[in-house]
Amino acid sequence: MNKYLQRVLTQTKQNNSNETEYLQSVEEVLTSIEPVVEAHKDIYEKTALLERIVEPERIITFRVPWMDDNGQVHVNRGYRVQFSSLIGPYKGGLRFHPSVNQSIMKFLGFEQIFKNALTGLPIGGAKGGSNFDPKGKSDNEIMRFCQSFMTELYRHIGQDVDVPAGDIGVGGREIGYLFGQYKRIRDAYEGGVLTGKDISYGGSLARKEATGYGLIFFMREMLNAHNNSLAGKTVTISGSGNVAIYAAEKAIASGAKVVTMSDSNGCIYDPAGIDINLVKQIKEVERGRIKEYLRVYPNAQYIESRSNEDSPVWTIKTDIALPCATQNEISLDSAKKLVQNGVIAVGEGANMPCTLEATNYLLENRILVAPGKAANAGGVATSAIEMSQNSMRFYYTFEEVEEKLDKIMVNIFKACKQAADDYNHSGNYVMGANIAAFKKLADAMIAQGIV
Ligand code: NDP
Ligand code: 2IT
Repeated sequence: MNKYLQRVLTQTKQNNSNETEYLQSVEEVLTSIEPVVEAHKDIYEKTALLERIVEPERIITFRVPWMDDNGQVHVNRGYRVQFSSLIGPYKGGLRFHPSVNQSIMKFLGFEQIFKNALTGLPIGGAKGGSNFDPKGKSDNEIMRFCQSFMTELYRHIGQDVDVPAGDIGVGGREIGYLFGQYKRIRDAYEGGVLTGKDISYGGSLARKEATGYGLIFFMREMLNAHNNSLAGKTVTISGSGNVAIYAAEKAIASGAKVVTMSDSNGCIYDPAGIDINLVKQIKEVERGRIKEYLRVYPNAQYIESRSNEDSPVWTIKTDIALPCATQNEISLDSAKKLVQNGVIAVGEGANMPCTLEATNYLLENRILVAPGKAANAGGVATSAIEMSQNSMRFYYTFEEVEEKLDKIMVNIFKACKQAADDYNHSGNYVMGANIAAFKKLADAMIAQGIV
């Protein structure tokens, strides 16, 4: 490996030795951009370009006290990692999940810089959230938590400074409570400070659908480039949240058959094809568990997940696998099962759902891999379209936003393909995405001097 790259990787490992997810995302990017670094090693090394790109501009952590419905007070930890403002205001989601820690926030923020660069839109990279567990909480508890979280976060964000949005555990309801509190504290309507807002107070049509739809648009382009298509394909999906639901909806509309969806307790397998409207009812309206699918389709199978074991989703035979739940949900073992069962493509709806070993195994076996940075960028791209509508004080129709999203995903695929072809790794879109994004960021870093 290039000596400079090797040194930065070793130093990053030493300086962040307990941050496994963060190191995983850095290792994936750094190892795949080697030919670009090799070609520019003198200027990059002299300006410490790689050292700067792996160091967040700012990490904010704060106390979030809140009272439950019984009057008991709890304390959680809030985070905002403002990773890079190189090409636009810090931009990225908020995750509320008990597993949240600094390593997870940093890996998500690091991925976001590259993802946002690929969209071609002016957005920097950030991530935030809390180790708060929204499961089993009442609406009032969620509201009090969001208000307390924003009472600290507000001083660090703004429509030209940092624009949070949703992620795991943060959807339209949470964005509404966060926005209300922000507006109250600032005493001004600053529509573009958060994205994923409801349509009633400044949200964009098609933002809710955008990540899942975008994933399928990217998959369509990738399959098309290899003389294949979604029509008639069997698709397995993990997760049953925002990304999974709209990926399933668009996959079905594209003529594929979706046979699995899951949550952290287990997976449903319906060989006849999943009824996505029922999943929406269970998840979006009732906020229930995926198992409840069986109350309407008793012949579907429910396979429980055991904690610390791979998801049962990846044991089921499929043409296309779409991990849409969380990081590292496809291990090397699961990747081997997918390959054994004849998978042709894996599309990452989630951020970093494949371990490094799993990704490498899939690529070695000539499976098409649509990397999350590129394939799930439709969500944040549509967030940027929401911001631009807020600035214009004018709204597009659903069809207009969907068309813009589709074009963005086509362009992202083209950029990934071009970079992979240029560096003699045709078909390796993981490398293509990392190189295309990195080149843009490196040019901007050099142009802006040492900051
Ligand atoms: P949601 O909270 O809407 O849904 C998450 C889904 O994944 C739920 O079904 C959840 O099950 C499951 N899940 C979460 N954590 C785990 C876990 N540790 N083990 C097993 N299942 C799990 O989140 P989103 O759909 O928004 O996010 C899903 C993924 O997509 C994340 O990786 C996120 O970072 C990524 N992403 C999201 C974007 C967006 O616009 N929302 C944009 C780009 C990427 P349960 O209910 O049991 O927890
Ligand atoms: O991971 C992601 O890209 C998101 N959760 C969406 C971020 C955003 O700002 O819309």
